[in-house]
Amino acid sequence: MARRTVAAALALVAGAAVGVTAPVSQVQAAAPGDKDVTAVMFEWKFDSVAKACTDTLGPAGYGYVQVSPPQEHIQGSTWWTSYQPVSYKIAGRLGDRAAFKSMIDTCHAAGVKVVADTVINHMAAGDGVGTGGSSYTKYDYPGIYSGADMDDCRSEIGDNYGDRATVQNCELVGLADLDTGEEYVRSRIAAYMNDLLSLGVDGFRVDAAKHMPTGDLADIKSRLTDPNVYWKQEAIHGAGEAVDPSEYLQNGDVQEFRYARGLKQVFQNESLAYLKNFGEDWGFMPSGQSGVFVDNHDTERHGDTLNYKNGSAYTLAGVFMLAWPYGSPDVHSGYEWSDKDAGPPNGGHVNACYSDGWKCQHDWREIKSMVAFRNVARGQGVTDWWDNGNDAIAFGRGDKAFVAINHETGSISHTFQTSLAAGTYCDVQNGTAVTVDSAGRFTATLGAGTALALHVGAKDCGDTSTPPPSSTTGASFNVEATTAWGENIYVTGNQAELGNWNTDAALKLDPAAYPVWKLDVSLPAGTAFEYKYLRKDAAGNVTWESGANRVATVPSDGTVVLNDTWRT
Ligand code: LAG
Ligand code: CA
Repeated sequence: MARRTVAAALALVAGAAVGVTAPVSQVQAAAPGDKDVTAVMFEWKFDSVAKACTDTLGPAGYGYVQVSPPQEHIQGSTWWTSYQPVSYKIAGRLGDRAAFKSMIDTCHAAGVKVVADTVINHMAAGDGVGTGGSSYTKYDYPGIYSGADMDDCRSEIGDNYGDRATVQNCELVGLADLDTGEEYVRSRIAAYMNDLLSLGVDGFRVDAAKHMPTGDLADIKSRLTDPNVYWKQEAIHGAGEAVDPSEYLQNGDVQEFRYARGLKQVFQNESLAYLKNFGEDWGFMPSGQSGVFVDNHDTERHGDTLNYKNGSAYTLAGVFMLAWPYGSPDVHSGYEWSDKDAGPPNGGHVNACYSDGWKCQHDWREIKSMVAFRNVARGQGVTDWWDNGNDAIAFGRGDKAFVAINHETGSISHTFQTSLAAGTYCDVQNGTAVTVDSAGRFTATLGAGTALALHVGAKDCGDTSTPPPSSTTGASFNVEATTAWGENIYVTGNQAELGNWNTDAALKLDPAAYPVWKLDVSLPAGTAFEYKYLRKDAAGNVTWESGANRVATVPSDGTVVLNDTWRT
């Protein structure tokens, strides 16, 4: 009897081991490589992403950068025009094919792989001319798709998530639904993705995956030049729905929305002590195939997760996500909004982090420092869990790293037990030294809403502190201009940084000191440039100021200050 029990147990173990042997398409799931953190640069122009790769993402240890959809889309000032494809030309708001390719090359040189958000479930609604000059009407996109390539259901999905056929074959918010069951549609989508791969793209975020049958996605993926490419599917979990996100695990990674919702619940309504078994024990999908995040561009707007307006809870949730060994994390990097539809500042051009509304979450010290923590702790399980039964927690990652998080309303003092070797470490959250004794302990006080993080890659704060900013050069534009309601003042000129005389790429000035409109732009030292101001009304009509082009030269150090008056 005892022998039979042992044999049965062994058989179970053997069965489990066999179960681990994943199909080829799963082997490389979970952000392949040693660095599994992705910075999601929501609606950043490709040239701005390239700069971020070099300046921040590569040095910080991000493995991936994700860009917003690159394909041609409908025109308009809202961000969500990006999600209405008109053609698969790389000709959207964020940059052309050359800028996209150049961004990929620059990011690769910085050690950062590139994920493209791909919108393949549907095409645009309405009619008009796209950002790349292609005409379209709903169901007809000349040269690519016509009505025969669409699903037969031409009504809205609406709230009908209980019916699989409706979810997958009808229209998501009224967008023309592609029939991904068809040979031609599959081959056309694969051709688009192969084009992106040919430019060097390393992975895909598959938009609206739940609205396409998993078998259709498997078929499309099998047609790629790299059928094992990193593949992260957006499938939003909804209780009781007909389509379950886990159906998509056969193709690659799946975003685990319950993780982000769970963080919001814990931080706002429960206590951090509950996080002790956060992950599969909560019913989430397997860690090795789950994409996780604190927020994304949809959830930050719709309230189902935390967002930047939640202050320290948001920051600490990001610290926890990066320290905790479950899933592959996305760090959302967006911009401030009050109007949920508002498009990106400056059409997506980022003059500098923390200016013009760019939030740059990827660059926050508390977040950025945890990317290196995560890379160093890779492969180590959770050790030395501690909590105060409420909103203060701490845990280690073997002998590699240790983090403490205080979401209490007051400070906490505690002697923490770690598995770290004795010595001095840098608390990378605060840039101060912490000494671990020979028993692996240290005592610290954490202020309300703060964290403390140690890892073996940062023993000396001198090694990890951000270098002093290199002296910046550029131009400070100031123009006195009175405007009518709905009008804004812009500048453009003969430099890429100024939009190369393209009124769509012109930079909007800030009216905080109205009637003086201001903007600081970085330009290389010594640049002699031409520029001119223009105004746009609420409908986007452009009026140039009169007269000849203005000229100025950037000094070898510092900025040229331009105090101008609008020429009527
Ligand atoms: C997604 N994932 O499945 C994206 O993450 C999400 O941002 C996209 O919606 C959606 N699927 C379609 O790709 C976004 C906006 C929608 C917007 C849509 C298309 O959240 O509000 O719809 O992009 O641009 C807009 C209007 C709708 C209208 C629709 C069609 O808001 O009222 O029905 O366009 O004209
Ligand atoms: Ca569909």
